[in-house]
Amino acid sequence: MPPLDVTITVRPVRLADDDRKRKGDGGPGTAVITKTRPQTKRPNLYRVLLLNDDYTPMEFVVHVLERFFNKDHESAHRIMMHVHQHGIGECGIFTYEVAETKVTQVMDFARKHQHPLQCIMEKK
Ligand code: TYC
Repeated sequence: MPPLDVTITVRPVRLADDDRKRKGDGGPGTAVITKTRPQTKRPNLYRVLLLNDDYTPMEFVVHVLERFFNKDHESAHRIMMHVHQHGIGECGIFTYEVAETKVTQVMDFARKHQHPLQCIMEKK
């Protein structure tokens, strides 16, 4: 967003010699105040999702949710069952770099244990 230029008229006051000589202002009795808006830009957010498959053990998925998404055991079990029953489910919402890191961590961990678990991210 561009800076907001506001021109206000001020009551003329007696100017010092230096002020009188200064060029480029709005002439006598004027001043320009540049007001910048507060920076309220929100970061792009990404949903990290787990996909269901027929082979990854339920307890492994629960462990992934506890380990990489800081879920308590009950929440992790609920999310795992949601994915098991619906085919896909949300693990969390993060900025791009954090989401990318989570996906890599889960995919590396699943591969290391030879499970076909898939983890993806999508822009919100
Ligand atoms: N469907 C798997 C099973 O029956 C469990 C599972 C749940 C796998 C969630 C992946 O993201 C997943 N063992």
